[in-house]
Amino acid sequence: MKVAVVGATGMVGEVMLKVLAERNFPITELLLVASERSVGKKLSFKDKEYTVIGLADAVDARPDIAIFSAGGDTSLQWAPKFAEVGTTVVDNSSAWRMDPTKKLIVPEINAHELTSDDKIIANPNCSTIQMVMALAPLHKKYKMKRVVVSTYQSVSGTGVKAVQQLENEIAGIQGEMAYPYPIGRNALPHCDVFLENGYTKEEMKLAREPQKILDDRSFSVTATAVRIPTSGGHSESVNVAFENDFELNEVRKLLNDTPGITVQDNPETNTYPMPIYAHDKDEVFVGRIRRDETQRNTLNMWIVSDNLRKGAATNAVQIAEYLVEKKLV
Ligand code: A2P
Ligand code: 11C
Repeated sequence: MKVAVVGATGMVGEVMLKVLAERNFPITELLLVASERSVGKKLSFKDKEYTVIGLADAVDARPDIAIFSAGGDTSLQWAPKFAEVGTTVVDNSSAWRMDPTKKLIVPEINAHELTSDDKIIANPNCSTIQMVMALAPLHKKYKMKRVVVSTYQSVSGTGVKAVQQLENEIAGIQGEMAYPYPIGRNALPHCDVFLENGYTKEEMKLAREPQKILDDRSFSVTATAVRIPTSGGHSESVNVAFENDFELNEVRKLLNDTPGITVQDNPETNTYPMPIYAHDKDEVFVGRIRRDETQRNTLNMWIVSDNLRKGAATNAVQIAEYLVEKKLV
């Protein structure tokens, strides 16, 4: 496969290259693409050095697959140009996710929807992916009615400037601010921009994307997204009301038997998922599984995953793997 990584110099791009190498993705030619600022810069992949190229040159090279993580504007402008020359784009931005003509894919859940006609495929938001991974098998069995989620999101979700802000604050250095307030020793109930309805864009991604991925509008999700001073992964407190009743042990087994999920749940040994240990791992970790005692058929759980891996790079590479395996590219 001739593969282009668009946004190769960025935070997700770096993890993308790591994941492609680790999983031995079948690459015959690799194009590392970034903005004009980075053209000519050298990056390494599997001990070989590559020179960063610009988007126009990458389109001219007609790659089989282009994995994008270069922001929504770049995707809106350039993904169609790649699609026109026959490239299949897997896009990690929010640009195409809710476009009814594009599919929103978490491979474990809905990769089977993909066909060779899908030339721009959307990767969901990181906090959506980890939540929907845990909800999908439970929804199938017990039918969800309503989900209430509060997130505790890592600064790595905002990007390199935010990671730097936190490091500067810890080191006591005055530097550039990615957030309107300090993030160290703080919690900001503010991820992405505010919308007219008073929710943030991140909260509305959590509300809308699961319905599209599960192809079901019969349940609803309400969210509060909070940025906290962690960098290993996102955490989520999820309360889910089902139509049907469940046994807690069956819930644990269902989750543990789902590929990509690891249950870490034992109060006696203080076993529960934490971002510091989820960091650099591909799984979605679920713990604190317990019955909501205030309401019928309702479950509480705590879901943690590395937002740059399963939340972004790994999910995108898994989509690309599926396309290759099913000969859709
Ligand atoms: P560059 O490093 O040249 O700015 P992050 O999310 O970590 O900020 O990374 C964003 C990625 O997207 C980087 O690789 C960045 O390249 C790339 N990028 C940003 N804007 C553009 C653009 N207009 N065209 C191509 N790549 C872009
Ligand atoms: C965050 N979820 O942690 C964001 C980052 O729509 O792909 C990814 C934004 C997106 O702030």
